[in-house]
Amino acid sequence: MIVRHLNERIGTEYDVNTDTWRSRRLLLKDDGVGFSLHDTIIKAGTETMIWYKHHYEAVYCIEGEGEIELIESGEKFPITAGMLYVLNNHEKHWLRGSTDMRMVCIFNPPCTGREVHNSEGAYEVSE
Ligand code: 9YT
Repeated sequence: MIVRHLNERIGTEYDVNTDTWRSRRLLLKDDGVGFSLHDTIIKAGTETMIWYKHHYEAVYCIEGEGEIELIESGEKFPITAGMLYVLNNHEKHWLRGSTDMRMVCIFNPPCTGREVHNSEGAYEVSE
């Protein structure tokens, strides 16, 4: 069994900070369970273009408010605590935080470590 606490990850190599989000990676590919799990803060007042072409992502909001806008259809969905969205069709989207939003993010295939978005908003495929 794997047992971890967020406090053990904060400020370490597993804590990836960008201009618009900060991702604390709790579980990664090396852990060998087929997905990764991140405790992520989307920063208040930011918007991020994201397109996970190589991954599925499930995102469960546990704090804060914002919205997701699907770029192809133009649909917008409000995000509040308790809302789940799953990018099961690799949807390209804008993610906006009105407040800081705390999200539990699960990736399949798993992230390997310190991925940040490339110019297309994607993570490169994990080896
Ligand atoms: C919700 C979302 O996609 N945020 C961007 C960061 C990413 N999910 C991560 O690596 O935690």
